[in-house]
Amino acid sequence: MNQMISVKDASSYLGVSPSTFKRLCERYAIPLHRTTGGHRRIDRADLDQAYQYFWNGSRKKCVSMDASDADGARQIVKHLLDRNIDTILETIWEQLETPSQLSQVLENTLIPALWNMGELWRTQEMDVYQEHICSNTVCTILDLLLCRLPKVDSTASLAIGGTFESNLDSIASKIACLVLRSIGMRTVDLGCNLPVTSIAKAVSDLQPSIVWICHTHVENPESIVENHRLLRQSLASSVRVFIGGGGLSPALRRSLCQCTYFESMTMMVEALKAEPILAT
Ligand code: B12
Repeated sequence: MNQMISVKDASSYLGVSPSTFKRLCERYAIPLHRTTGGHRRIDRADLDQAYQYFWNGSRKKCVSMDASDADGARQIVKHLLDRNIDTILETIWEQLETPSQLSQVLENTLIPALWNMGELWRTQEMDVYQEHICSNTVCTILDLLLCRLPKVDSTASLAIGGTFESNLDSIASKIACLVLRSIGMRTVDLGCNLPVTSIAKAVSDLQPSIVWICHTHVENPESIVENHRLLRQSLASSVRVFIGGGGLSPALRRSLCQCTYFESMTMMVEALKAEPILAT
């Protein structure tokens, strides 16, 4: 039998008030059922779907940003559009006391700007070509930051990663690469749109201890499950698979085995700092 969830629990799961929840269900045609006593209930599968609709990527993050952060994000988007690379680069660099704080600084600067871009694109306030200019500028900034980081020890643990086939987002993987490098790991970004067989070949050639996979865009959840199964099958049990990305619904996350999901890059960094994997 399907698991039915009350409006109170469902809205707190999504992080909105019950009245907003009902409004959003109406807007997105998410079915609410009534118990014999007249109380509204949502099917667990529909709740996962609702999570995807409402909060995937930018929406939740934009809504939950406070006004000054939202202003900051808009300002950065403007700089991205104008290709003011140096201004953004220096803004980020100035906030860094040590390289290992990079994930937090990105989460206060470039990442909210990406959410803001996503929202502007969704509401058609930003044209596709403008989104492409911004994305390319983001990629340039991430590449320049990588060059600025101190060299890592040649004996440090290696992490490699990218995105599966049909995910064309190169940004998330560049961020993962940069952030892991900032805490002293050797890193290789394999880029986006990779056949799983190619990731397996890279693992066999390069022998990393960590493989990261980013799921910003999810077109077909079944293929994600299958690709993760194939990837895991090809890896030694000692190799760890780290995943994240706004495209992963809770249901999809639950169906991916033997990998560790992180809500943010900083959470991955904190987890790694707390254990000795950083040494070979
Ligand atoms: C840039 C961008 C693109 C660019 C990418 C360019 C490039 N050079 O890479 C391009 C043009 C390819 C693109 C295309 C599309 N896009 Co787009 N895109 C974006 C945008 C603005 C930024 C994406 C991004 O890189 N975000 C940054 C990542 C890093 O954010 P994130 O996934 O939330 O990840 C965070 C955490 O989850 C975590 N994390 C992520 N991965 C990992 C991995 C590990 C290991 C760890 C520890 C943590 C972690 O860290 C991140 C930072 O906090 C987003 C808006 C947004 N919300 O971000 C839309 C967005 C993702 N796109 C969207 C859409 C709809 C599309 C298209 C389908 C549009 C279309 N109709 O063609 C296509 C799909 C293409 C494809 N098949 O991949 C939607 C997705 C909605 C949904 N429900 O899935 C979004 C959310 C915009 C929106 N508001 O609607 N896109």
